[in-house]
Amino acid sequence: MTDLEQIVSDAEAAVAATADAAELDRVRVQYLGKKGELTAQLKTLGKLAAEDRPKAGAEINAAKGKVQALIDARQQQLDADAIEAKLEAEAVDVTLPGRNAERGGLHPFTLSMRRIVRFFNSAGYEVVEGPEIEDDYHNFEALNLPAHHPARAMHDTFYFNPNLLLRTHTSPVQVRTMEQRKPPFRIICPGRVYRVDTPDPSHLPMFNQVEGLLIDRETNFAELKGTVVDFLRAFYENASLEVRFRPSYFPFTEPSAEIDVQCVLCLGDGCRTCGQSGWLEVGGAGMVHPKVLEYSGIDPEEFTGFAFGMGPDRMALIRYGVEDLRSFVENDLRFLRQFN
Ligand code: 2NM
Repeated sequence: MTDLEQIVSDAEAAVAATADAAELDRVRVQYLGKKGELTAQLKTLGKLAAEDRPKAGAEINAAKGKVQALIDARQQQLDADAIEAKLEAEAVDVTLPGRNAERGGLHPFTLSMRRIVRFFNSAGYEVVEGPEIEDDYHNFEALNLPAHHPARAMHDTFYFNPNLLLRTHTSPVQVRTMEQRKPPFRIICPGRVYRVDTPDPSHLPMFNQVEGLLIDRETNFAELKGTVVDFLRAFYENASLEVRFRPSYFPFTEPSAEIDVQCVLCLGDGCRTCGQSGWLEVGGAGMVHPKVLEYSGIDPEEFTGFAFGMGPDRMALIRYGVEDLRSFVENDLRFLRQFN
């Protein structure tokens, strides 16, 4: 019997020393296999007296059970260790920060447009938007541009059919507002407009515009000029920027003027960007034509208005000293990134 206890305790040590399933199987064969040490014990039973055999047999079987239990427990431990090792080896650290995800930014045209809108918001102007696909009436007729008017030729229009077109300016938004609201009001209309043009350094077939309109019982050209000059000096962050109003003609305003700023590149000396003139055109303005008020149901005897229109794309080009408008729409990130 000391023999059996010795075998079980040897087996326990051997089981504990195993490092993997293959070693554990070798230990199993060594003790419980056909030629194993405990199996050999059973074969000695025949040599015992008949009355001693049942007890000795039961003891050997108990020893086999103990060793089998030790092996099962070790197998479980080895399986658990293997899973643990696999989990550790394949672990993903979800707390690691991601690789630098590059953030996009707003397009310089959008930045320029928002800059304009922000100024006029602070001066009490409300933003109004409208459709880019317009009808002939709101884009032309109501702005004192009847069919066959020569000024229509200045607006090289994209037509869907004789009545439906891509707006050539944001003025139709102002027409729609005059139709719907009772003055006084002041509004600013930013948005995309379209003209048939082959792209060149200063023209794109799709561009942005911001137009403003103020209607009140009493307003005048001096207020218009003050508003525009204050705005341009804020936009270009130059309190002494020279601004020039040049007499001009628009069918929807009378009198009308084109607005120039001192060339920000050469400061008036003359350079390629300003065509040696020292001035850059940034927009137009005027007192709303009485017929335009009348068309939209506003009595020109009771109300007066001023309006102005500006090109945020061109103003961005001037502000950043870029030579060619097309650079803004080529989508070269090396160029666009510089504005964020
Ligand atoms: C300009 C220049 C001058 C203008 C006029 C109107 C309206 F609808 F009130 F008649 N909106 N915008 C206007 C006047 C636009 O852009 C160069």
